[in-house]
Amino acid sequence: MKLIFATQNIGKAKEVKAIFANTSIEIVSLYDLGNNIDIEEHGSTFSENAFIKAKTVYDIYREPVLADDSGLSIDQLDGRPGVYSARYAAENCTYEDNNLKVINELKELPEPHKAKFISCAVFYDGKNKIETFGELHGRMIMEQRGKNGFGYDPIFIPDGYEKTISEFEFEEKNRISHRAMSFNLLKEKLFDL
Ligand code: ITT
Repeated sequence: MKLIFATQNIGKAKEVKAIFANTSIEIVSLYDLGNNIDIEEHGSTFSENAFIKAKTVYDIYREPVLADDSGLSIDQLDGRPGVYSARYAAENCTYEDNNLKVINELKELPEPHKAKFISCAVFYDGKNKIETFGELHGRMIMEQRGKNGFGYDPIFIPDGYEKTISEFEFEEKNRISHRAMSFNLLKEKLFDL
């Protein structure tokens, strides 16, 4: 079975393709399809936004779709950046702009700066909708470390580790991440359909 992954984020696509590798499911991203549609995420929750992405892309292709809406929730910032994680510093900002904004907001506050990544994964085929969640708990640090991953990975240390996710190998992140959790759960449910 082919599933279209409704994302423009190459990092997410690589992670989810690895989760479905060696299964009968082939993941095709919007990038693979040459589609650079900009979907307006006007929902107020990860769940709403994930379904907006899935439904928008389903309506174009009429084929089964996967979507992910994810982000970072920082305790001392009352859950921000949350659903605004991709565009926290400004519309069309870089990952580094967002990281520097978070560092700036947290640097005067006492440690530890507890936070969690959240992923909502959705499958939609026009009839069935399946939704799963994953979380990764940890803390923010006040400098960017490492080269791997994307987004807030250089300033996030998962609980039980002393290195940022950007210092993890790809396979290591894909064993413990919020997205690994949500999509592994989704994968199990898909095979029950
Ligand atoms: P699509 O909507 O096209 O899937 P996006 O990057 O805009 O791509 P989201 O709207 O779900 O995705 O925003 C997620 C943002 O949250 C992402 O841009 C990062 O800033 C952050 N984020 C999510 N997962 C992350 C991860 O595994 N590591 C680091 N940052 C992450």
